[in-house]
Amino acid sequence: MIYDIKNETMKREDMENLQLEKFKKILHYVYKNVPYYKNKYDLAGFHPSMVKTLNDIKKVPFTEKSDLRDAYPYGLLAVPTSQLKRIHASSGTSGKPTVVCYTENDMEVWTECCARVCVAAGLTSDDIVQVSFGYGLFTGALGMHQGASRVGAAIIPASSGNTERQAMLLKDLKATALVSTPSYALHIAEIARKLGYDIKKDFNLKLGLFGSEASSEEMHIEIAKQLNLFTTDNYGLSEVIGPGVSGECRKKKGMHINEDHFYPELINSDTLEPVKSGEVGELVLTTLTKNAMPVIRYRTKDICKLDYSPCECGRTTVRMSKILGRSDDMLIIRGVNVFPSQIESVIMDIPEIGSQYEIIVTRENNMDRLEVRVEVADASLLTDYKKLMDLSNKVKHNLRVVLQIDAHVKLVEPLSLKRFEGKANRVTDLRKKS
Ligand code: DLL
Repeated sequence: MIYDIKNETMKREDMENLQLEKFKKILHYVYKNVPYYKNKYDLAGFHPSMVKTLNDIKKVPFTEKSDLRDAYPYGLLAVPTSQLKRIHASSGTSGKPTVVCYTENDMEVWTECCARVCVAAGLTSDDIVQVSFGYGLFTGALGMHQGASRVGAAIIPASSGNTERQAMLLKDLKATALVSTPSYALHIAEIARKLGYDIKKDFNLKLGLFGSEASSEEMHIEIAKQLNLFTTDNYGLSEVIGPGVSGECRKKKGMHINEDHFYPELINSDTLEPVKSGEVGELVLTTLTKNAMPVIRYRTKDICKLDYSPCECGRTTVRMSKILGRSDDMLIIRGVNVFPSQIESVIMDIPEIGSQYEIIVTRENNMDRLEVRVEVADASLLTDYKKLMDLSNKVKHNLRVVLQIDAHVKLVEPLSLKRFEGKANRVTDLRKKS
């Protein structure tokens, strides 16, 4: 099923014409209504009238997270606060959160975009959806809640946390779909098993809509196996709208971007120039239709690829690959670029170890040291020295093949590493302090 046939199956040429018209309009709109943008553009010698073709977009100055921070809380608003209907915020790494605002029309666009993502994943009005994202300022829970509601599904607003109760609700209320971070889905499965549930018999889940953090294909396979459901990945970010930017269809060959609302570009993070077609780059997004707080050429820092070929599902919207990492997540270890997602892929592929891991980077004698901690699947292994060494060497070898560097592997007891109810944070880089 396709939620919005007209906009999701448009011919490329028609889509580009639509995007150009909307892009020009939003540029004039922010120039007129947001002094922050006007000042920035004036200083850069840029004027919206300089954009005549999609190719001219590269002349438009970028927007970054620091702009939102500098303009905290309402400096990027294009409308008076009396026109706002919702305010969300994402927690920043330092100090103040990033505030994002919605008018009534923005709420409608957001809901429609999340509904498209839900339908692409296979959600229908017959479904019962447990939303296990934290409700609150975070955009994930309310955004997906609204989208699934629009599709006509029944919503269980479970929020995150109290994992034993999550498992009980899944069983008792016979939820057919789960919305959460991928790491939390795995944790729910783990607790359910610990409580003695037989997931195949006791749960009725068919579909997982997972997003808000990076997850490898291998991790999805693991979740599908553990929760006995079909997994899908969906992507978004608060600054742009929240969830609803893109989502996988049942073909699982990339996440369809709602590109009549969000104009995507890929740039080289160093040169800031567009990458060549088919190459990996940093995703830059422009909101084409938002009224309260449009963002223009927003640098997401998320690294992916774009595929403009039409999908077997019938949609023609451009597909973004899974997020391969964030440009600011990339670890440089002994000069080699390492993305945590590469480590995750290796770990998920080895059945004798669990799916939880931690990455610790330190510096010893001026040398970077990478340690990967993983849980063994079966605790008895920890007392069998030979088997333990064999497994440790296997993990080390597989990591070396992918990363091209040696990692120290520490195998630990099942259930001993930290679990996350929201976005997982598995990397500790202690080099800055040492
Ligand atoms: O995480 C919005 C969202 C909620 C998307 C629920 C999907 C589902 P923020 O908290 O602002 O917003 O975090 C945005 O999370 O820049 C990515 O780095 C990361 N991210 C979001 N979805 C994915 C995904 C929400 N599917 C940041 N894969 C983004 C990888 C993702 N990373």
